[in-house]
Amino acid sequence: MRLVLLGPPGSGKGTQAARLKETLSIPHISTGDLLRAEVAAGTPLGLQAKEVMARGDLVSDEILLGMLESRLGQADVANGFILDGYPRNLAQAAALDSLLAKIGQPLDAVVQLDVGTDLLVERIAGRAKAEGREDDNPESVRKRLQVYNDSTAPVIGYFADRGTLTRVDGVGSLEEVLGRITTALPR
Ligand code: B4P
Repeated sequence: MRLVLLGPPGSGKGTQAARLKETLSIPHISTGDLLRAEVAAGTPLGLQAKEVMARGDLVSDEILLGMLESRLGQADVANGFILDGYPRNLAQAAALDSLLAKIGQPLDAVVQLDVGTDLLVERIAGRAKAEGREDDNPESVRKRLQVYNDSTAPVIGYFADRGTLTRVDGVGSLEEVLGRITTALPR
């Protein structure tokens, strides 16, 4: 199963991907986590990404593609993967298609998690209290939602046109949403 999880910040992509990884026995690839690991390690890439992420903007397409190409070149993706946080704009969607065609691993499904803005803001505020992530402050969250609407939302149409998109209601308990995603996946 080669799966992309799409959705606005706070829609549950990372949360559900971590669970699906267990039920599907395939790796969870989060571009946000890959970037945060670079920041934590203080690499040149991490130093470049840190400021951009803290203000809620997108890190450059070039950096993301290099990181993703290297991650998808690892042996553990042979039986599939759950991609969370990528693509985030139309250029990334086209780059992903080309990369997957090159390695002979076309996508099986793209799941869009639908959640209204008020609930997104509420969930991220909850995480801000629990985890203190640098980009979970109100100003960055506003920016991330704007970036999502301007740059990421058009990606939904891109995958809908290709017939790979399924929309799932992301409102409910973690188990309810997980059940909906699992039911929506191709057999
Ligand atoms: P991400 O790490 O992808 O952050 P995110 O959009 O907030 O989603 P995340 O997956 O972490 O949160 P979730 O909804 O699961 O990106 C961070 C930054 O990295 C970006 O702003 C950007 O700068 C950079 N970046 C990443 N990918 C990039 C790319 N491709 N191109 C350029 N830049 C990129 O969870 C949020 C909260 O909701 C959690 O606390 C969770 O517990 C809660 N929650 C989830 N589901 C719930 C439910 N059903 N009920 C109650 N709470 C729930």
